[in-house]
Amino acid sequence: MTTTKTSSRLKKVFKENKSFLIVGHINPEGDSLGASLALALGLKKLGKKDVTVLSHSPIPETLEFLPSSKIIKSKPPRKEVDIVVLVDCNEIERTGFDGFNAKQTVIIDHHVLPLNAGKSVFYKSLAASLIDPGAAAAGLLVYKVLIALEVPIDKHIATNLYTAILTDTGGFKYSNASSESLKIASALVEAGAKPWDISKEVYESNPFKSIKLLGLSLATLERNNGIAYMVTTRNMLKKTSTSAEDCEDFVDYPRKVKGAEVAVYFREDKRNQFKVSLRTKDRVNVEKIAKSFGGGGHVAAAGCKVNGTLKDVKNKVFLAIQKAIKES
Ligand SMILES: [Mn+2]
Repeated sequence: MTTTKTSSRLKKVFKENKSFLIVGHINPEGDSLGASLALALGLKKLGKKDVTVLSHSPIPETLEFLPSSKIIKSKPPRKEVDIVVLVDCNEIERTGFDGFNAKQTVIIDHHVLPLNAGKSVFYKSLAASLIDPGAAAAGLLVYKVLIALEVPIDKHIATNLYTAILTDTGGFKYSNASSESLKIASALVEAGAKPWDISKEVYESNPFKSIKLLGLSLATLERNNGIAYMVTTRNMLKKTSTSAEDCEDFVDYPRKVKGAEVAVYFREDKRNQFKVSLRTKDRVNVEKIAKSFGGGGHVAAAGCKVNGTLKDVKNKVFLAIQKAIKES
């Protein structure tokens, strides 16, 4: 069912179909948007005229610089398309939409598949897929697809794909910054991506209010037996006129703490509901922890939603982490 190589079937699906709808996940970041836009630009170069990129959530301000970001729609087209492509996600629910009016589905993703995937009709009925949880970014997979389709990588495609790889490797810092990621990034720079211009947009252009929110949140930083954690409450969001998208990389701060095996970031979404982001530096599998709360992600970076008061949520999450630390 899954494959790490670009299959001839996948190539055929892209070559033989006419209309495409490309969808990433809710609250998109650089990988979801960069990979989706690059695929759209590549398909247009192949002569496909009917290509739509869709995002349920608005585009974060820091990613508006992505070439062709203006083409992204928030509502699906009414008419039926040949192919809907899920990029950087592998479940309809993650897109934020209920479903799509499409003849067939393709998945290009690097997240772990849900446990029931083997039995699910949805996965059995895919036209083709490229699913590789070992890939650093969905952008890397889109690069491989475009190369397999012999699409020339121009400056705009390169900028989108470089941003995808840059952001999902944490600025080429994480363990997924493999030789392959760096080689492909190098090819993208040769094709016209400008590293410092992109870094300035992604990392050096935070809205003032989001740094003020970080200040309030950092005041809650604590540690507890190998866990470092930080909290953002609805009250802090209100005080600084900010929203969830201003907290994008906040989990990086507890992770910076020396000796923190697991970093946790709690963001209050509603009364008695928290978005919990989990990061690990080494041996603990946080994807498993997130999954035990109905969430998901990667081994070193995952998230979930947990209901309860902050105290209850902390207790539940810390207990699961302590268990995972012991088992690791
Ligand atoms: Mn990704």
